[in-house]
Amino acid sequence: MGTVSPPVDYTLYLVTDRGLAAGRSFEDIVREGVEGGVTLVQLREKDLAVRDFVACAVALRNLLGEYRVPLIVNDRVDVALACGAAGVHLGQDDMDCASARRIVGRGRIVGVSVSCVEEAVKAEAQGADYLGVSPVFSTPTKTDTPPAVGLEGLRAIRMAVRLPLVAIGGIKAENAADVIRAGADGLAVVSAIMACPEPRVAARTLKAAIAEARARV
Ligand code: TZP
Ligand code: MG
Repeated sequence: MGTVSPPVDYTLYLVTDRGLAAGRSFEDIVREGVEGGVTLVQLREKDLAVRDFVACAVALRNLLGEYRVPLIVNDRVDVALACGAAGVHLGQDDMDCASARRIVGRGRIVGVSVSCVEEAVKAEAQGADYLGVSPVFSTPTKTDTPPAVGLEGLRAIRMAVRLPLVAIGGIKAENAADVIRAGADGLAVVSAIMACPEPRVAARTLKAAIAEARARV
């Protein structure tokens, strides 16, 4: 009998950026985030040569394995497979979702960044497992983005597709509830955890805001 993967919990999705670690250990930040309630981690390190990206992914997969938290690799299907990650996250300029699915099969997660209804519908048709709605708010962490979709844009995508939606871009504890109420299944953050001096507290606070918003929906 094959193994049945547990359903993926998209609630609080940490996207890494070593550049925000400010002299601290990047692994420690991720560990503290997970201990504070992060449910999924994406390794997103654009400046690493592929050899170092693989090494970093293997180290992170081992760390996250202790907590049974899945690792998603940004951009690179080959790196995701090489390090035994749970999945890959693709932008609109990366490998298309259908091709990635042919490579990774059904046993791994394929996530796709979308900024409009048309991209969302297409990614769903191509077999994505979840969509990253990006960016919901403009953010200094990533400026080469399409215009922010805002809560209205997120609502429109929510109405158009059934896939889990993870909102990203400018998300903090203060706006977390609004984003959940607009239809996000989970929130993805970079700076709210990576740049916070207390990543465990940051994760706990975000998790509490999400739980409260869900209870009121
Ligand atoms: N994709 C769209 S916005 C973004 C990414 C990777 C960065 C989000 O960073 P932050 O610090 O959570 O606003
Ligand atoms: Mg990409």
